[in-house]
Amino acid sequence: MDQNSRIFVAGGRGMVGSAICRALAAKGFDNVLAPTRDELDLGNQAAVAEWFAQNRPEYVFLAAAKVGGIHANDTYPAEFIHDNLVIETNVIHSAWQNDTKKLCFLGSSCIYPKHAQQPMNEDQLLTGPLEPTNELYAIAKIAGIKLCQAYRRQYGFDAISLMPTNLYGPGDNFHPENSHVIPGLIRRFHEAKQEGREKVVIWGTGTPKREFLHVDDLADACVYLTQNYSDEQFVNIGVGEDTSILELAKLIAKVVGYEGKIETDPSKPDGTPRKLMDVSRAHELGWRAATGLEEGLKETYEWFLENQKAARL
Ligand code: GFB
Repeated sequence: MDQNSRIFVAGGRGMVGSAICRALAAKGFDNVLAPTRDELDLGNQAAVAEWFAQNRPEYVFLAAAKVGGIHANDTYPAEFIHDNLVIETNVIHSAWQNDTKKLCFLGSSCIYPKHAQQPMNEDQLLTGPLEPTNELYAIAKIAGIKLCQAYRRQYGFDAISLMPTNLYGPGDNFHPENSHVIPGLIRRFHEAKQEGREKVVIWGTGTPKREFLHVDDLADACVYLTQNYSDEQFVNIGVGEDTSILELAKLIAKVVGYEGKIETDPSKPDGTPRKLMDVSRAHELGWRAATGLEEGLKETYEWFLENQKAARL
């Protein structure tokens, strides 16, 4: 990939895609295409085929996906499997057909079995049943990995797959129900502080553990591995450390400056008990996350405050 390469960031207006665009701009890549959804509907096979034939991107970052937190995954399973399968098949197939030199596909840590051995290394894919709350999203993402592997094996198409752990950062979706835990709690604690509420209720038991990666670290991994890695084996991208949801809630309360009580609501789903990535393969390849959780949360809260009206609330 050189500075003038024609690069397509699919999902370039979303949290992950816009972070990839920022990372590419910072490294001097200035021929980046990031059409909006109105300009290119990735769910429309004919439109995607035509767009690729016209623009012929040399490199593709496939960061477009239907995403959401535990509640959204559990409530809209048909959309999570359908939309993701359609986007993946349209983009990967068109990229191969139009001689894209390399494609970087992004999956998710939820591809691993619910009771995977911790930390989860890449060999644990398809070794047990998935977590039911995000099974359909996980199956779509596993299909994306398999598409990349199949096109590489049959056609020699240079498609790599990266599996990020739970992400957060600027550009996230702060919807009260459909978001992931970090933006959901930033918003809830912020509103509780503003309204002087005595307690904040978090979903589930507070005991599940999650690993959180700043989206700019993921973007850095995408650019680095697209330049330095070529293999059908997908790679975990994470920080290699996790925290309980209750500890996370306390940290968010501190960052937001909320001093009231925190209560749990065990009637809400916990999801997977733990999903800690084994990131040794990424480290061996020369990539490592740089942002600490508290530092990343502070930055995300500042972004939320600055973009409250424009953010997808
Ligand atoms: O971030 P989250 O929705 O994703 O939830 P998952 C993580 C944990 O935080 C769960 C708890 O145990 C939730 O019960 N939690 C507590 C909350 N309070 C809240 C809240 O206000 N909002 C949310 N959202 N959670 C997702 C998958 O699973 O992980 C996706 O559904 C994707 O498919 C993503 O893979 C990375 O980690 O449980």
